[in-house]
Amino acid sequence: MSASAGVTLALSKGRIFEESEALLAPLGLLPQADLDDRLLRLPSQADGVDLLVIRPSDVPPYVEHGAADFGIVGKDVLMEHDGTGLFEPLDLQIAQCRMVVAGLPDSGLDRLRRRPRIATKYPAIARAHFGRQGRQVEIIKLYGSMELAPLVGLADAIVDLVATGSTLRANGLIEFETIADISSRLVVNKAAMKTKHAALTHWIERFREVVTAEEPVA
Ligand code: PRT
Ligand code: MG
Repeated sequence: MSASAGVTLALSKGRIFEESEALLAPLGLLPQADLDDRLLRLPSQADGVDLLVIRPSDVPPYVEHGAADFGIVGKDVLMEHDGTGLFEPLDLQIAQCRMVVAGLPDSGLDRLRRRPRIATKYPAIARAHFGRQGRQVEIIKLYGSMELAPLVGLADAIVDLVATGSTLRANGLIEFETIADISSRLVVNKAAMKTKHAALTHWIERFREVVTAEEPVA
């Protein structure tokens, strides 16, 4: 494939897409037409860049297997996926939040039963975190609304994302510990980095310029 080959960028739909728009707009990488739920593959405003708008958790497999050359996805999804098949050249500093352990105030981690039940959408991250602490846990995989689990006795604690903290507060939960700071990252297919080197390095550097320009002055 030539250096000027077209490239495909996989975007995480939902919250990350909304925050990506501020980076995509100055690069001319917004979709040509308004996002339509039925259109999953669409040209961007830039020549030679097509967009895929897919579920966040689908971005790593699409990019790893070369269906997209690069993508935008949360660090939480990358950590859960084991992103070893991907380059991660740039922190886009959008969709910022934290991965935390949380639960009811009277059930601090030290007071939990010997093998506490942890509800989470992120079993690999939770297992690795408690493994590092030498703590035995039982993981209950959920697909959403983790905050409900401690309230109904399904779990002793949760591993979930927190941004403002208002969802935890609304449910009477508190944070026990932070596992990681999370933001969205640019990820790149390793083979495409060679076969489409010129185009991909061009776009990575353009993204880097926009992120740097958007950085708040300390
Ligand atoms: O559809 P699918 O299940 O594949 O994805 P999704 O529904 O999880 O996608 P979406 O659009 O919610 O985006 C999720 C991505 O956004 C995550 O992978 C993170 O990288 C990023 N992100 C940033 C967040 C948050 N901030 C966040 N606050 N994802 C989820 N939340 C949740 C949080 O867990 C809480 O339940 O939002 C709720 C509100 O948070 P507070 O603390 O502000 O109340
Ligand atoms: Mg969703």
